[in-house]
Amino acid sequence: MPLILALDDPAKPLQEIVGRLCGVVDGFKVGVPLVVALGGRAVCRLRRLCPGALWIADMKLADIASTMILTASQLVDCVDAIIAHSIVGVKGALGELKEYLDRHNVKLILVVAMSHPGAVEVYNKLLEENIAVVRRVNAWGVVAPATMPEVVARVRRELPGKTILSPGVGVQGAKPGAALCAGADYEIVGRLIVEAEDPYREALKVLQMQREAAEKCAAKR
Ligand code: BMP
Repeated sequence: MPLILALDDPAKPLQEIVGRLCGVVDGFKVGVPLVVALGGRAVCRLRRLCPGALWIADMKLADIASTMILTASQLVDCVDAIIAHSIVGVKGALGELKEYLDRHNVKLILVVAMSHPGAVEVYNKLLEENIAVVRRVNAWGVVAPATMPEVVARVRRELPGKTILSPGVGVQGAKPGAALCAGADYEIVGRLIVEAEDPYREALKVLQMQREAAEKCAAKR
């Protein structure tokens, strides 16, 4: 079940969705709009509905260490991993954040490239540097775009031991399974499932498409 559900919209029936999809998806990624609207405690409450899943706070941290740590401190008791941007660098930023998260047994995930079209203007040009930051801080995982499978493949080659999570499947255009075939460990899907009339059935469809794609690309190898 290499599928992580992105929960961003606080107006959705979150408890119902988590309860229904617990055991169907591997994890849940809660985003900034949800945390701002509902608070860190709400994340803890959601997690209690599915404690076995991988819970990720996608706060997109990009700041000096002390500010990132203050944000992280409000969530470390409720999640397994926190996402930050690699571009802020190690010294005075991600290095100290990593030490803090290690002390709280929370994984660090770094964005190395993004999935939207404008990512090629600046962010994704820094892929090599971002990968170097991941190595230096020894992050547990990275976010790389399902919409650009060639980028995922490069990240897989250059960071063989890291967990790759790939957003951009569904509404942003990538097909389920494309990033897995390029070497990702998980695909992140949000609106395609969350906004579906029946999120449970939609998640099963995505999983089926992932399996079919994985079989096809395994046969080609
Ligand atoms: P959706 O499947 O609805 O497009 O959602 C994708 C999720 O992944 C959102 O939470 C978004 O913030 C996140 N994301 C992304 O889409 N592209 C990136 O490059 C990095 C992300 O974290």
